[in-house]
Amino acid sequence: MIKLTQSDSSFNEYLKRRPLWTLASDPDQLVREFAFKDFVTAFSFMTSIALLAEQINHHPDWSNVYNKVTIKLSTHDVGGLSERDFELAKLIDNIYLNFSND
Ligand code: H2B
Repeated sequence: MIKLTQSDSSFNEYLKRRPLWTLASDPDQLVREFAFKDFVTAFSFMTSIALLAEQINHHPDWSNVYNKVTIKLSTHDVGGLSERDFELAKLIDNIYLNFSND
């Protein structure tokens, strides 16, 4: 797995394609907050992601408070971001479409 940093053009391309994720540092992480109508919907969203994460063997760091889920993505093996985080972010964005009220 290759660590991507802000000096890589691919890093900035990937970031542009995930406009709802913010970049946190130490280590670099992609962060996004999600809101739902209630706890069960939030937990169902997490369950869908959990099954997918297990399949692709790349797992989110996350927390849940009632109807809110905060997800932080990084690649532990490289101590920052890799292509795999951007791939998982995309999958999560797509799953969210099935759960949000927007
Ligand atoms: N998930 C994430 N987010 N980062 C990793 O580096 C990672 C993972 N590594 N899931 C996988 C599992 C690793 O522990 C196994 C051994 O491949």
